[in-house]
Amino acid sequence: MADSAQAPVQEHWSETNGKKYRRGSRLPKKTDTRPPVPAAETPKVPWTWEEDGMTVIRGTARSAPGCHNVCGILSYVKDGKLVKVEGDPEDPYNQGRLCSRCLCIPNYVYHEDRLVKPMKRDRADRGKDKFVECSWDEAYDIIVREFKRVVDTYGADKIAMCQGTGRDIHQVTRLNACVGSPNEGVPYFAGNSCYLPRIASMACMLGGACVMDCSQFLPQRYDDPRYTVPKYCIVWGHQPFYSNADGFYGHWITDLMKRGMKVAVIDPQLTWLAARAGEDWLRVRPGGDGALAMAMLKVVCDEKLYDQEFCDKWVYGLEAVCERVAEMDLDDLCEKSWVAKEDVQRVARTYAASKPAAIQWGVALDQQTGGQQAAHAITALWCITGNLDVPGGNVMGDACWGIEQPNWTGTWGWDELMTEEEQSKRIGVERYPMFAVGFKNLSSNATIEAWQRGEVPIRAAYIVTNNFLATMGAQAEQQLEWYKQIDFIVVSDLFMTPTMMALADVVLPAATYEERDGFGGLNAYRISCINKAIEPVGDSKPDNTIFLELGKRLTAAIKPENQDIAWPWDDVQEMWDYALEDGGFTWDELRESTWKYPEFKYRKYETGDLRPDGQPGFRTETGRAEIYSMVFHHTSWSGLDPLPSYVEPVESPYSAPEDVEEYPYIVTSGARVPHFFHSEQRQIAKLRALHPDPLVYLHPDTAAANGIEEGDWVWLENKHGKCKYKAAFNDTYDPRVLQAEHGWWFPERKDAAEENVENEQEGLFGVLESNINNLVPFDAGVSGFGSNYKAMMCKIRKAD
Ligand SMILES: Nc1nc2c(c(=O)[nH]1)N[C@H]1C(S)=C(S)[C@@H](COP(=O)(O)OP(=O)(O)OC[C@H]3O[C@@H](n4cnc5c(=O)[nH]c(N)nc54)[C@H](O)[C@@H]3O)O[C@H]1N2
Ligand SMILES: Nc1nc2c(c(=O)[nH]1)N[C@H]1C(S)=C(S)[C@@H](COP(=O)(O)OP(=O)(O)OC[C@H]3O[C@@H](n4cnc5c(=O)[nH]c(N)nc54)[C@H](O)[C@@H]3O)O[C@H]1N2
Ligand SMILES: [Mo]
Repeated sequence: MADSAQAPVQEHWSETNGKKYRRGSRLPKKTDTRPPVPAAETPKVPWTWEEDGMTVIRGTARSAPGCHNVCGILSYVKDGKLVKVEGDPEDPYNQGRLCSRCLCIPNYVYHEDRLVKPMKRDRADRGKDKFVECSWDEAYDIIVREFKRVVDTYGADKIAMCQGTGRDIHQVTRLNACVGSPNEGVPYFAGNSCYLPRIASMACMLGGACVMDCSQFLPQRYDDPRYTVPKYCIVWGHQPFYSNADGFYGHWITDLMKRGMKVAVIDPQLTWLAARAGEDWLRVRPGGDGALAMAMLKVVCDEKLYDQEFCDKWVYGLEAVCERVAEMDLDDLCEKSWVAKEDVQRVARTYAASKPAAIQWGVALDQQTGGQQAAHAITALWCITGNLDVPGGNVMGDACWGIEQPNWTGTWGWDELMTEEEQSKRIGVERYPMFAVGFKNLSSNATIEAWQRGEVPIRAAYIVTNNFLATMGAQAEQQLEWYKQIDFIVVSDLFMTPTMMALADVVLPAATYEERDGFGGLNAYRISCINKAIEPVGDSKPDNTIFLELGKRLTAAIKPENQDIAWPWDDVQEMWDYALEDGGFTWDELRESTWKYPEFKYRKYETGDLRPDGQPGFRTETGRAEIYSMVFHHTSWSGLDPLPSYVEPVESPYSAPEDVEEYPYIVTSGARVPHFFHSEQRQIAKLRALHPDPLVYLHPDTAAANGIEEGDWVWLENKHGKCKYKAAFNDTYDPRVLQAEHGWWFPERKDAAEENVENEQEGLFGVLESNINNLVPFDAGVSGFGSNYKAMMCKIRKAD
């Protein structure tokens, strides 16, 4: 990681057959030359048996429907039909527990609205319900023809692969690479503000990412003698029970509370967990987390509560950080965070005094302008208190197999399929240097800035597992106008979504996890088997199959010189065998045991497991955990600060006090609800019945001041736009704070197409109506990361 600051993408190239390749990276050799780590002993369990006249299939869940997890499940099948799904009690991951979305999976699989045939539509008919069924062959032919046209006319880098959150479609980067495009990501998602800001900050500081240690790396879990229960845990901008985000299973927190762990919660609302935190619930201002993080860091530094011995050995920059926070005013920081000084001091002191202690954070941090800087400060907290990579602290996971290339590092196929020149055309690497460190997504904000300049940065898009008009698209209406300019768009989904209705030229019907084989393993705790229980419904196909079939055709048409190495597999199983090779097992062997845990080590900086050269220390320039980041030091020309700092949201009562009179409230958005995954499940009757309408939560006093009663429809409005919600009271919020749900559209509005409505806003299943993203400014922070989905100024009024 250290040298990435100077030459992130260009190093280690060699030439073969007139083409440049990254050294040591051609098939079949893998880039990581460390020997495979032996798997820890894993329980041997059968993967299928008969029970009550049904066949039971053991596997793990992922998407579709959306999810970040790999929960163990038992699927019950009769006469080829999925009857029910239950949590697998033997799985160390979820230990029998399962959420409402998985329990409803048969309703999802067999839903009458499932897409079952590929479809095509004339570009002139975008937005209109004029799709025509076609064969898979025809759909593939159109995609190949149009992609080739774009490559020939504008260049391969104008093709973008756009994949939604947390899926296990491992070949997305490969499909891109085989046509020569480095542009993969979510170009409409302001500031790439899901996990990447935190991941990138940690990568720059530590050479890898950390997660709270709940023993998830150990198959024996809490009984493993190496494990220690944290004494204290700070849950920060995160709702673990509802979200189970990024592979972190929320109930692990309750498991640990039952074993004695105390919690603090930093959240504007009183969540279930916050209620258990007692006085350690810090009701932060949405967007005030940076100020709060710096305040806590200041308490720990000023009062010398850090672990001096650990810092002397392993941390780089303690003195500089202490100097930085010494300059800051604690009263001012606390005032801006809206948390009382004595509460900040108490939580900071308790955290520093508890050994071990952990911090488990969430997407609320990414979705504010200063999210990246806040992540820097919070990472510094666990470094200087010696809670780094110790049992019960924040541990580093990525020294494990690395078989499932996580999204943020996903480069499967890059090095062998793309030249140096092709790779250098990734959108935003020059503008935002953090994008050159460790992972390979395009920069969303660099893309948005290009649109704003009147350019057309993308000419063909493959949108898979993503409904951006309802979810990621800040100012969705403006983005819709931009995306209409794109020559050709494929959308693959299970249902007709607003995004598909608005933009798709070709529709590919995808399959759920019950209908396909695969593997998953977010955060590298383990690798687990997705085990097909039933055949795909109708003519739908698993995305992985689509990618393999389409990849072969695209390579043949666009880059025939890559034909032997791009997709050399006859079927998906063969492809998985190759992908799993580093682990030393085949996909069949994985299915035999359902899950495999890599050998996990704590304190890997002592054992040399973090560095490719096998030396002790971290994979950073100084070899230490850099709370003074050398990567930021070398790229400070871009505005990056080597030291932790605090940045206000672009539009807040402190950065735009002149707007407070007009827009007196701060609205945060998108706090997860358990029964919906973003824009999904709105058509699943059982789940929708739990939550029929889009809600905005507000304090009853705020409602009264604006003449609003509970259940009234209201407009939220700011400079950027407005949206309509139903008012729900919650007196645990600060009266200046509102919380609006995200992801809303109305699949039941069958007049979805443009031609059936007078006003375009009513079309597209009402996606632009109750859409809080209408209010989200585009701005990211100086890093290109961070955004404003969690901190916007607004006003509220009753709708007629
Ligand atoms: N059921 C379900 N699960 C999901 C998802 C889903 O849509 N549905 N989405 C998945 C995805 S992609 C993600 S990224 C994760 C995210 O999951 P989490 O990281 O848990 O994030 P959120 O649910 O958005 O918000 C968590 C908490 O942050 C609080 N909050 C809001 N604004 C602020 C703020 O400014 N500061 C602080 N400190 N707190 C704030 C909210 O009140 C909420 O309690 O969940 C994943 N899991
Ligand atoms: N205001 C606000 N907006 C937010 C957020 C917020 O907190 N506030 N959170 C943001 C975050 S963190 C994220 S990650 C994004 C998420 O944004 P998206 O990734 O767009 O979220 P989903 O609604 O889950 O969209 C997934 C689509 O993929 C389809 N799908 C699901 N599984 C599969 C599959 O296996 N194959 C195929 N082909 N299709 C599938 C679903 O039917 C759905 O239409 O939303 C963001 N939007
Ligand atoms: Mo996310």
